[in-house]
Amino acid sequence: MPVQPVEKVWMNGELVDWENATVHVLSHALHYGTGVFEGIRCYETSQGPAVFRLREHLERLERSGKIFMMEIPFSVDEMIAATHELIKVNKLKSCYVRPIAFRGYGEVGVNPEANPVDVTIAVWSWGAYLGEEALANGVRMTISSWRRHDPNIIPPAAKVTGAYINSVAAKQEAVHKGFDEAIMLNSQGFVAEATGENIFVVRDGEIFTPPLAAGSLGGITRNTVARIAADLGNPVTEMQIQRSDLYLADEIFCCGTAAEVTPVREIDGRVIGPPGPVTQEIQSKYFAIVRGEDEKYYDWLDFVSS
Ligand code: PPE
Repeated sequence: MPVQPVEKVWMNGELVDWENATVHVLSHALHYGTGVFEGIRCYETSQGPAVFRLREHLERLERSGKIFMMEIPFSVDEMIAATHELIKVNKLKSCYVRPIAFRGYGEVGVNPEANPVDVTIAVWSWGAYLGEEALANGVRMTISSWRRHDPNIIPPAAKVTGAYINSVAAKQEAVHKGFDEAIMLNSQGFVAEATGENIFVVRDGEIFTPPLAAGSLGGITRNTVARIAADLGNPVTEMQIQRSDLYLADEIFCCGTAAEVTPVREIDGRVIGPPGPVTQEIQSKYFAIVRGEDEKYYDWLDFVSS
């Protein structure tokens, strides 16, 4: 999805012009994947722009860094303030927010410890990740021939740039085969997640999702969906999911900050069907919450005051 340039990017505590938000070609992260990042959305509400679960995302950023001994030189509160400032200065009503902390320019070689940790935050307007049509009618997915990396290869709890080459391989394979997105199995053959989304399966009205131990990222949207489902009286059960569970599901949906709540209508030629009632109910609640239309969940909204 194309990025629409805005005026300013936050880099290591300063606001710089969009075109000057560049890094050196010898930045460690470019060569070795030593960056941790987040994807966050800010939605337009009747009380102005509100960032959804901003603190939780930035806390996960810190945790991702911790796994790789990368101490982020800005506190969560400083990064919250920077995000607010950036949204205001770029005059955005809604946007995607991409903070990244990465090993920058210094030495070359696998050990990153002599390299600085640079932190940047960029914002831009971003529409539906898998398309508007996908939100309404669902996507077609395939099961990837690429397995998800397991916890002893790259910990799934870390949202680390280097790990995404695994997602890239699966996404490219899916798109070349004519699908919208790929579901990845772990090395035991259980469902882990999609290339940038967590997966939920509905069968006989019950909602299931793989446990984090299956190799999925602890998605913040996954957690939001679990809370919505519980509040609707239909709590999510964590369960190891096999590929046949996907083929036999009544409904499947995926979720993530970028993808929001997107129905899945087909998997490898097996028709799952148009978005079902459970998916639709969760999706519409999700959109109401992020747009500030449900006061019960105001705690999750981080209003950007003008
Ligand atoms: N799994 C993966 C692999 C993943 O990348 C994401 C987010 C999720 C699950 C859902 O996590 P959460 O956003 O906390 O609910 N993927 C982000 C990046 C997508 C991209 O293309 O870049 C996102 O959704 O912003």
